Amino acid sequence: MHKDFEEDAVDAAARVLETNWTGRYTVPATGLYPHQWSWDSAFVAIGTRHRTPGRARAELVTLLDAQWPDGRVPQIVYDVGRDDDYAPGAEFWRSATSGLVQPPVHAWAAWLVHCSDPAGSAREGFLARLYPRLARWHEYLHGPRAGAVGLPVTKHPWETGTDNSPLWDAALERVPPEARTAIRRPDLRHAGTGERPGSRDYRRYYRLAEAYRDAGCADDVPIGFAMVCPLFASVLAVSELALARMAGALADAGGGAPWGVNGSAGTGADAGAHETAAERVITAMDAHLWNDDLGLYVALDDTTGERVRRATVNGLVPLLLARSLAQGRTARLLATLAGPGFLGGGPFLPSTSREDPTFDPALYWRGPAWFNMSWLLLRAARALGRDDLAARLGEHFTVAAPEGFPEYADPDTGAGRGTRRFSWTAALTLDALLSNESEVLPVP
Ligand code: 9WN
Repeated sequence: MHKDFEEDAVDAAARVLETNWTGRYTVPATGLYPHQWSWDSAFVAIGTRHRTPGRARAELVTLLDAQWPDGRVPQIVYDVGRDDDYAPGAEFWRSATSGLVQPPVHAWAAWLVHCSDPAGSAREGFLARLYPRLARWHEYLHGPRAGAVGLPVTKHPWETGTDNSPLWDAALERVPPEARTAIRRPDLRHAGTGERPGSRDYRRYYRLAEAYRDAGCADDVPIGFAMVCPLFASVLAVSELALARMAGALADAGGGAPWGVNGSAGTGADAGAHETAAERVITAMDAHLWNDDLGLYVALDDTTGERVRRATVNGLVPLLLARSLAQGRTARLLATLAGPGFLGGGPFLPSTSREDPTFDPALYWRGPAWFNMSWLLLRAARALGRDDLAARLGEHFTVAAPEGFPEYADPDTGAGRGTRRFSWTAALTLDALLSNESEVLPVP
C-alpha cells in the first residue's frame, strides 16, 4: 500500500473514532447506533490502542461496568433518553442495558490493549481490574448458556452479531412473526431497506426479545431459539487463551491474585483452567460443527440437534485456532476460503458464500463484506505465516477510507453499504495498517 495513502487513511480513521467517542465509550455510528454496543467496543479498543491506549482501556472498563450480576456482558448499554433514535431501547428492556449478549471478543481485545501499552496498563491496574470480570463473563457462557454439546447457545439472532445470516433462517422460521410491542424502525432513516432486515424478520426479533425479557432473561426457559455458532465459539476459545495470558501476567506481576476461576487461587493454576476451557470449546466445535461437504464449520440448532447446511464466513473464523483444530481441517478451511464461494469468486470476503442460494451482495450479513470478518481472517492468515493471504484480505481495508468507513461493502465492487463513519471499520483499518503482530495472541 502506498505510504501517503496509508497515512491519510490512518488520520481519517482516527478522526472517525474521535467523532464517535462520547467521553466514556465510542458509539458504533452517531446516527444508526447511538449507544454502546458490546462487541463493537471490543473491536474499537483494538484499533484505538495504537493512538490512544488510555481511551482503549476506558472503552472496555465502561462496558464491563455494565456487567450483570450473573456475569453477562450486555449487547447494548443505553444512553437512556435516546430511545427515539434506536429501537428496541431501554424502555423495551425496562433496564439501562439490553438483556442479550454478543460474541465474547472482549478478553482478546483486553489482552491486545494491554500488550500495546504494558506500562500504562500496569499503572492503571487494567488487567487486575478486568480479569475477574472477564472470567465471570466466560463462566456465564460456559454455565447457564451451555447447550446440549457444551458450547454456548445464542438465544437471539442479535446475539450472534451476524443478525440476518442465513444460518438462523430455519430456526427463525419457527418463531411466529407476531409481536405485542409496536415496532419502530429508526434504523431505516440511516440505511436502505434493501440493506436491512425486513419487517417480517423484525416481528420475529421482537417476539423473541419479548419472550426472553418476560422470562426475566432466565436461560433455563426455552424461548424458541437456541443456536450454536462457530464464530461465537471460536472467539470464546481465543478469549479463553487471552485470559490464560492475563492470569499468567498477573501471577508474574504480583505472585497471584485473591480471585480465581471457580474459586481457585489466582496463580498459574488459573492459566491452566482457561487453557482447558479453550481446548474443551475447540474439541466440541470439531466434533459437532464441522461440515465435510462444505469444507467449513456450520451452526447447530440446539433445539433440534440439526446442523445448518449453509456456508458463511462464520464457519471460516475457526482458522484463528488453526494450530489446535482436528487433523486436516486447517487445509480444508484454507481451500474453502480460496474457493469460488469466498475469495476465489471476487475481490472481497463475503459474509455468505457466493455459492449459497441466499447470497445477496447488498443485504447486511447475507453477502456484503464486513471489515471485522476480513480482520479476523487477516489475523489468522498472519499467524499462519500466510503473507499472500494476509495481503489479499488486507486489500479490503484500502476501500475503507475512500468509501467513508462504511459499515460493510459490496463484495465485488467494494462500494460502501449501510451507514458511514462506522467505528469498527475505522478501528480495524487502524489495526490492519499499524499492527505488526504476527500472532493471534502476542506477547507484550
Ligand atoms: C443489533 C452495532 C451492531 C453490531 C451488529 C450488527 C448490527 C444491530 C442492528 O449493529 O446489529 O445489535 O440494529 O442491526 O449486526 O453486529 O454489533 O454496530
